[in-house]
Amino acid sequence: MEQERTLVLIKPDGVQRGLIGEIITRFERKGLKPVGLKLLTLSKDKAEELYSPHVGKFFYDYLVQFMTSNPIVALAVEGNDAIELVRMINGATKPMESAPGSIRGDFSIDITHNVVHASDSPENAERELRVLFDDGEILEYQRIDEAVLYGPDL
Ligand code: FUP
Repeated sequence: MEQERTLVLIKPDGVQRGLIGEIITRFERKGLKPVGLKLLTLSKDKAEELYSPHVGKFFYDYLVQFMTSNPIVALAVEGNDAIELVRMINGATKPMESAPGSIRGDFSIDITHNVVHASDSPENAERELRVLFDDGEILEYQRIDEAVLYGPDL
């Protein structure tokens, strides 16, 4: 287990559908710690930076257009194995594969309008966090339940 930091985005559909609180609650109650949080409209430049690994794919232009169409929420979360954990909480990309109980499984029926994004590797987490957050916008603090969530160091 390793303490990791990762980027979650609540996509325009999630914001417009009033799901901000519902989604952040799911990460908080799992024990993940929000360390950065903002509501913003993504610029085309930043959307292209975010999705640079997908340049040239058939859905790229549509995805960039969608992600810049309305406000999103950017959330940096921290916790043990946060990168994989957040992707599990989000659920699979395809609507037929996202398990009930996951965010996408519970709330989405379309592969593009799928409510949330999360980084898929340590390298991408670092890159994507830099796209969304400036220096000083990610904060350090302790949750008061950390000792109970993780148990004592033995
Ligand atoms: P994920 O990591 O689950 O967000 O999924 P991918 O990295 O495979 O895809 C990135 C984003 O591209 C997805 F959130 C949705 C979008 N996408 C489409 O719009 N159409 C596709 O056929 C595949 C992906």
